[in-house]
Amino acid sequence: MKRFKSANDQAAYIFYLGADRRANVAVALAGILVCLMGSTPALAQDQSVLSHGLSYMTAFGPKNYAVVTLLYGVIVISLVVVTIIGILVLAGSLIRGVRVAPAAIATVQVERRGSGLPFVYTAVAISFLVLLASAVWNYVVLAHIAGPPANAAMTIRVTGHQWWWEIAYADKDVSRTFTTANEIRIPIGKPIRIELGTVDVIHSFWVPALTGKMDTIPGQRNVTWIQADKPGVYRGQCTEYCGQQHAHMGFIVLAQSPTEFETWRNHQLEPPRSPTSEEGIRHLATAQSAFMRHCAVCHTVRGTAANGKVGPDLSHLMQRQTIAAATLPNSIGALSGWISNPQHIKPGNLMPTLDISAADLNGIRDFLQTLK
Ligand code: HEC
Ligand SMILES: [Cu+2]
Repeated sequence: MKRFKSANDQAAYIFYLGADRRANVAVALAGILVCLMGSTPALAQDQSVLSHGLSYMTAFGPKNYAVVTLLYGVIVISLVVVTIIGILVLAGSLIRGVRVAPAAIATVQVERRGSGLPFVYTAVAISFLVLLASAVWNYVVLAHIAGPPANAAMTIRVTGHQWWWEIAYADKDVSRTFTTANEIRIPIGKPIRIELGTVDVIHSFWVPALTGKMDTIPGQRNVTWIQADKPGVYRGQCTEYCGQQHAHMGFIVLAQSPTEFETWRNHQLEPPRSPTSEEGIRHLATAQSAFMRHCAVCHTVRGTAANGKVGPDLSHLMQRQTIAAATLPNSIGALSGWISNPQHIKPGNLMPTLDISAADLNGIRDFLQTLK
């Protein structure tokens, strides 16, 4: 017959006997199941296609290869740890002690074989080593990707605005610099230095498939870098809450072959094309004057008198795939909708809904269509 020194000892013994056995088994199984489920989206991730989304589980450039390996490594370590714990709990629940009739419990003698401390020491040592190894791995990866490489192919200055991105291509030759918005074109296979600034609040630059987050901070220039090894469109996003339209402060990174990129870059340096037909010229003159009256205070179109700096540079607007910071596709319908009622599309954004006649709106839209 067992005798207990205290009610606690008795309770512990009943637990040891497995009074809660079924509950323990259920919890352990559920734990393992949840971990497996949690890791399935990662395993199901399509590794081959262009990344259009915001997934950071697949890397498309050297900056992210080590990071994604680390990510999966840590997931596997966590899974292994949780599985081992699950198995131990299961085993502990299933392996029974001496069976005692419930009525006799109060009189059973409790025997302790050792203090159990060696288990604690071993477990602490193992946890410590696993955590230390994970931490060291983390720091090694961080150090590896931290600084922009010295051999960066070019510098792009990215400036956060509420709620869009200004993209300026720097060059030693000032005549080869130009500005665009919400779309960063880069040649594949080359490291690109990205200098980050802001004109208003803190934003954060993030292209999950190519690079981790870096903030844009007022009065400070932060530097990061990106490189894409596969051509494609990579979605980027402001990831520091910056006001009402924060969620609509996206952008894309369009990675192209170096020759395609050079063609685009040279084209950006040219003024927009003018119409050739006489009627076209007349129509455009009216349209352009409407643009000058309504829009030029805020927008720049190089080669014209429009040099406003409040909104995105529209010089080669039609070359862009999206408008309003990756909120809408750059289609004629979306563009018409945007210029006639930007406040409906992005409430609170800094382009007001203007009171413009239908004729002027049509003209302005036609003028925008020439900005190829
Ligand atoms: C008071 C300043 C202001 C005026 C006036 C203004 N805009 Fe804007 N515009 C902006 C701002 C700010 C944005 C960025 C909005 C955003 O995405 O949050 C913008 C965005 C745009 C965009 C999207 C550009 C892109 O690449 O995403 C187009 C196109 C545009 N404006 C055209 C016009 C036209 C056409 C007019 C005249 C009818 C006009 N704007 C008048 C400030 C202005
Ligand atoms: Cu932002």
